[in-house]
Amino acid sequence: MNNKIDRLITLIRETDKIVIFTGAGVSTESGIPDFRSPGGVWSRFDPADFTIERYLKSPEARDKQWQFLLANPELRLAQPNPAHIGIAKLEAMGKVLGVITQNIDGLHQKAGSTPRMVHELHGTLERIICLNCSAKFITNEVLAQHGACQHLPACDACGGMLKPDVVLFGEALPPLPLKTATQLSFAAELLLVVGSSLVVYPAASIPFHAKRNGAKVAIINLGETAFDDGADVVINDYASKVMTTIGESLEGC
Ligand code: CNA
Repeated sequence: MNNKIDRLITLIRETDKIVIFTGAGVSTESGIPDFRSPGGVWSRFDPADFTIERYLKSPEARDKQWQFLLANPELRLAQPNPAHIGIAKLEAMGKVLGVITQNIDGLHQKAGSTPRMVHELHGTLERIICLNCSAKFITNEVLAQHGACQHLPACDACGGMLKPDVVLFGEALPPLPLKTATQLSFAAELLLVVGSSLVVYPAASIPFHAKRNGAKVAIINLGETAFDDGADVVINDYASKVMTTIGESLEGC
């Protein structure tokens, strides 16, 4: 394992064009379960309740999502762990072109990554939007105001339908983050994947783009990923532990 971490540290030292690609696994050590591991989100909730079609058609489905927000404060109150902090430190060292994330928890920004450097492919739970007038609200403020109610409130500005600013099943990914993520994957000299099984498309195509354009690909993930065979380095260990070792090694130079 140490040989693999040493190899990754060498790759990091060799370039200032690192693109980081993160998934739910970077946040499990902050107390937010991932989707597919045992005890993950899909062992407790039905994915069918999280489709855009159901959301638009069914007041019950909307209320379920509202109650999901109320019942899972760990999603909003979680704090960054050493993996997020290590990623922010790599940016502070001038090594990072951007952070592409599938996560909706806002923890990269809380850890110190510059907000404009973080590209959220699946939106963010930090915001609630109005589907009618496009007004944006801070989730915690909406919850503070309406959290006693079991029903999804209406937009304060126009009375329209509110929705957490996250991509539901059946919804297109937001075009700008997707375009930027694709551009970054072509610009990277090193793509560092942290905590993703790499099975969700189109986000999972990012390692393919990067590799095809000559980048090295390194993966830090507890379990197998769909790109292990194509990667230059695969480290099957805890993201916080590996990122801490990397940070200490780089700070020591
Ligand atoms: P996933 O498919 O659940 O994969 C997560 C991967 O992380 C798994 O392969 C685990 O082995 C690995 N893992 C878990 N804990 C650690 C750890 N401490 N260190 C290293 N690796 C670990 O999740 P993906 O992100 O690949 O799938 C994409 C989905 C998950 C996107 O739609 C996300 O929006 C969604 N998601 C996000 C969050 C969040 O925002 N924190 C939480 C749950 C799901």
